[in-house]
Amino acid sequence: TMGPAQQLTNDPAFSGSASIAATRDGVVHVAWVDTRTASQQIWTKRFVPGSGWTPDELLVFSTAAAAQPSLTSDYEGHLHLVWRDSRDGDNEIYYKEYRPGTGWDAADTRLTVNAATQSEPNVDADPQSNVYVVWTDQRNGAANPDIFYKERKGAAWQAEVALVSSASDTTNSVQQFPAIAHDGQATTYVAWTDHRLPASSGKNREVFYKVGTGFVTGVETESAPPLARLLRNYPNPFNPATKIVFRLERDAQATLRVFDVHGRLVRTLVDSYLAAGPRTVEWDGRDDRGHPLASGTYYMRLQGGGTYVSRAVSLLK
Ligand SMILES: [Ca+2]
Ligand SMILES: [Ca+2]
Ligand SMILES: [Ca+2]
Repeated sequence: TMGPAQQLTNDPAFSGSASIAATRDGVVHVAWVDTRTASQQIWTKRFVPGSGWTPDELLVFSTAAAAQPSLTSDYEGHLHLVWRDSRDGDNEIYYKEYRPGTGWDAADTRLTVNAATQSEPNVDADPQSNVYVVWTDQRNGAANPDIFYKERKGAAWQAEVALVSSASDTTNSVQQFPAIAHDGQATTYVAWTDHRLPASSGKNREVFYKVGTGFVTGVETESAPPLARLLRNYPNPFNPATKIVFRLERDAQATLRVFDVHGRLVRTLVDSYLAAGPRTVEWDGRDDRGHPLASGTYYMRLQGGGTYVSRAVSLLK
């Protein structure tokens, strides 16, 4: 069920074209277009559990106009925003990132450099904070827009790729409004509006779809060294409890779980966004339901940022 409608903005100018994304910690981000400072700019606010909505904040200041925001979140709690921006004289696609604890990038990243119009961007990201962007591109003619794609592999933006252009759209018709999704297994999915079929056939605008493989996944970002360099416990063997010590090299969404020798998850000790640094967690030798576990070997596994470390631990009764 859905709750009642809540008003998020309240100024006399246009406020709209919102995009929304949420992270695993319950934080909700909204980005929208607002003309309260005259030209179209992108504003943002976020809902933080326990403290409510933050004030409206100017997120993108373009010297011309910024519009068509598309926002997504990833497993690490990062936000990825793309939009259409005319600050460079014609429309281009721009990008910026939000990192928990750091906030939004101070600088905007220009993704396209082309004299024609690039517009209608849509963004997706995978658990390693790789980023996938599609947009409508008029470089082959204003009456013949196509769908283009670009990815950020780790920290590096790759060359753009034409997903639909004259090679596959031999009628040189209109493709627009692309949307992209990614399954975390190097496969991307793109859907868009396509005018290639003749109206005379009773079909004009139809939805087309494309599956791409070989796109990035599993690439660690430059800011992502191995998450944990240390995982040990004492005493070991133990009864009835043991202290597990580890150290995170950076802020990250992390899980610390205990598995039995058959690989069954028996206890989740940590599943949250943690600050970098050392940490000690006590395990009382019980499962998630509070039942004492039998003597034997168990495996603790610390996971986050696309990496993990494991160590065996012995419960002796
Ligand atoms: Ca308004
Ligand atoms: Ca352009
Ligand atoms: Ca086209």
